[in-house]
Amino acid sequence: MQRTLIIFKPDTVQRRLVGQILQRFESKGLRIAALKLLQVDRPLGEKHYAEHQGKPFFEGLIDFITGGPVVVGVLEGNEAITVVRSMLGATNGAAAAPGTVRGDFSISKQNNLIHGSDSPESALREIALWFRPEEVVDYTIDGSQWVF
Ligand code: RTP
Ligand code: MG
Repeated sequence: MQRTLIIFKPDTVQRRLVGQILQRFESKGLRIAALKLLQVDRPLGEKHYAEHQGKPFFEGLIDFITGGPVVVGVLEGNEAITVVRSMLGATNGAAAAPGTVRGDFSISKQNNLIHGSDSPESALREIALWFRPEEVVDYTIDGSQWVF
């Protein structure tokens, strides 16, 4: 069982695509361990994308991620990090393969809808940055009574 951080970026919220894309992750078999809607401020955006500080697109990227509300969540499941990254497709929506989230819904390099952690180290760092420990649920109780 592995956890990964996902962000429905402001373009996803503004385009009302949150439910449709979340459904893809749930249908795949990933489960939601945390989820919330919030307005990102610049310090949080800069911390999240710290690895890109100094790059030509950095200021525009922070303008973008702080430009409207986001939905941020933790998904968990077998190999969740690589599963989510492969479902997202290439960074540039114009180049992303059809069938992927970016390939199906984005034609932009920046406005590419969803973030997913790129490694176990990134996932740990990002989950701690966006969520307090008590906001991430432990599925310790067998939930089958809700289904059967
Ligand atoms: P993310 O971190 O958001 O999951 O995306 P990623 O790993 O596929 O791509 P990354 O290289 O980490 O870039 C972070 C985000 O910055 C924006 N970007 N804009 N204008 C540009 O050249 C450019 N390059 C990247 C995208 O929003 C990208 O997702
Ligand atoms: Mg990245």
